Amino acid sequence: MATTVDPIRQHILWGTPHSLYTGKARSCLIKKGLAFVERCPSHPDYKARVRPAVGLVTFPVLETPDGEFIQDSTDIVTYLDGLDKGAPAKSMTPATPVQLVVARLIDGFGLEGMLQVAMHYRWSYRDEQELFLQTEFGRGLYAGADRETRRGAGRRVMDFFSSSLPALGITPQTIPAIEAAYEELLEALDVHFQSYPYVMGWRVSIADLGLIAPMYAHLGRDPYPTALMKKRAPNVARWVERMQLPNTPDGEYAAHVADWLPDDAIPATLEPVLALLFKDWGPQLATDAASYRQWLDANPGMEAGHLVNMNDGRLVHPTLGMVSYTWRGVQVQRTSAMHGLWLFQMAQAAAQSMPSDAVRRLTSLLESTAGQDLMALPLPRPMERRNNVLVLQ
Ligand SMILES: N[C@@H](CCC(=O)N[C@@H](CS)C(=O)NCC(=O)O)C(=O)O
Repeated sequence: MATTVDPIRQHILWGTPHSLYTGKARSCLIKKGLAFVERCPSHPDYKARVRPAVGLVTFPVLETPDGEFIQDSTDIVTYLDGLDKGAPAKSMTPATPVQLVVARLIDGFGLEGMLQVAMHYRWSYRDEQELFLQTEFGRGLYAGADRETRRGAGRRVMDFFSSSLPALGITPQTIPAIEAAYEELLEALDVHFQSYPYVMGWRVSIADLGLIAPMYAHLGRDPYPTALMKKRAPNVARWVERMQLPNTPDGEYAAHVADWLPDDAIPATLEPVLALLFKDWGPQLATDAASYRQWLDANPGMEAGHLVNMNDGRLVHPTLGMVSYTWRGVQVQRTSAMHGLWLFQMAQAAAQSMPSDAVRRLTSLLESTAGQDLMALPLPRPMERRNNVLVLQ
């Protein structure tokens, strides 16, 4: 196949159906009603144009009509929101202070705090979904017509991903806690989606986009966890479908104005979800923040732009090494996850720059969801993304 530049100037989403982070970018494009084509990395242009431009083998990558390449699902959403600057009704990012903090927290929790549960249900139940996974991993790698070749291509990379479970703290000791936490989350979300079509109420936001990342590709599409979601939490399964639809067929809900709640309010049904977020993501973030602080202390004088990573490698998921903490009564050992800390930092920055009436409302929300300690977590030095990787500010 010859290398081609798309003749139609529209967005190209480079990614795969089974990729967690691609799900965030895809739902954003769909919900914004933008025309786009989706291409798998098996396309020759990926190697010829996308990989060199990004400097990493990863996806999603959004190729813009202007020929720009954006990696990182969060940066993609920021870019797409920027296109709607003159049309705030289309923005995915709430402008009011408390809603912004809550949406950013849930965005980060979905993307990084739920990576462990997503990977657990994909790989710990591999035997029950082997053929599906072979085909899906193969779909991203082989574009031809031979079914066996596609499955073989998938098989060749699957062991690499399944072997990452211990690094994510997924072990026989932690699995019961991972499953219990997920079932509680499903229950809380199922109650919420009984009343509202989206996380923040009647309108889609970055909170939905972060959550859909694990809840589409892994938990709402792989056979084993999908069956669990449908049996336990059908309203959540319906929300997963809704996030793949451009229009909002919300006929099952009472008449409503398609917006976030007035007066910067948070749906009461979201409070139990937030309480689980603080309980289940908090210990990991606190430990990652400590590891970040130690690294900064051990390497004084690092300049702005220095890679946030153990060594000089440019990584999609940079880490500062192994960390250990207690969570739900079990000891978790895993690699620290700096990307999650960057996402949390954005939520915290929003919380630290709000007017005093909003501070009062946020404080009361944090009191009822046990989130005060986490929101007060000291973060020593801001990080930012430059040239598709995480660096010191
Ligand atoms: N922070 C990135 C993460 C991208 C990412 O990890 N993508 C996965 C595919 S879903 C990947 O590249 N995995 C390969 C790897 O980590 O080496 C984002 O939000 O886009």
